Amino acid sequence: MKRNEALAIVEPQLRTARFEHTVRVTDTALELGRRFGGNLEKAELAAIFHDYAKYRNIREMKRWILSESLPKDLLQYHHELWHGPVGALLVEREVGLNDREILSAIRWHTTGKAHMSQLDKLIFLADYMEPGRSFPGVEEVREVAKNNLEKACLLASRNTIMHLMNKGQSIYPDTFHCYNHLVRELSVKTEGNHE
Ligand code: DGI
Ligand code: FE
Ligand code: FE
Repeated sequence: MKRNEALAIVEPQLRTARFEHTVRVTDTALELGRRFGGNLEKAELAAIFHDYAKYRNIREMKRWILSESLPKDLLQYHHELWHGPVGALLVEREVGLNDREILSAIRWHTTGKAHMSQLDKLIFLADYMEPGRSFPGVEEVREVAKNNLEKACLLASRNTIMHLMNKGQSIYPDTFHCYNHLVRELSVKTEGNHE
């Protein structure tokens, strides 16, 4: 599927600002993919479709979680977390895109997870640091993302967890698994760090 064809499918699913975010995530994912390696065609499609289900209503998303083989524990957490897994399902069903790697990157783009693939990481980070984002700490993440993909993902994950904790929100287990795994991945690479 070509970029313009994919964008034309996703545009009516989103509001204007969200569509513009999607285009920026796509360009950021391509930039990161060129810098760190990865399949650029897949990165482009995963980014274009990453927020496909963002505006599905909560009741519909709940029904998909209950009726399909999606983790039921999602229902105990904020509905903001549902559009990733439900999006991956609907992109497969409605758009007919069935590439496992692309669907994984869409599914995990909000929480991250342990053992993210290169494509998962590109989309997770691009969504966090696209130029329209202005979270506290995002500048540092953009700086680190000039030369270290894993470290930038770790900082993004840490910032999200700290932000949620400061707001007193619950945190989905995969969000922690993502953080923990990246800490280990990075400490293995840093000689002498046996944390
Ligand atoms: O869909 P976007 O707005 O582009 O970005 P996103 O899919 O990363 O969703 C961001 C929101 O999800 C943001 O407000 C942080 C929140 N989030 C990420 N991980 C968790 C979480 N919210 C809760 N409650 N728990 C999490 O583990
Ligand atoms: Fe999202
Ligand atoms: Fe997004």
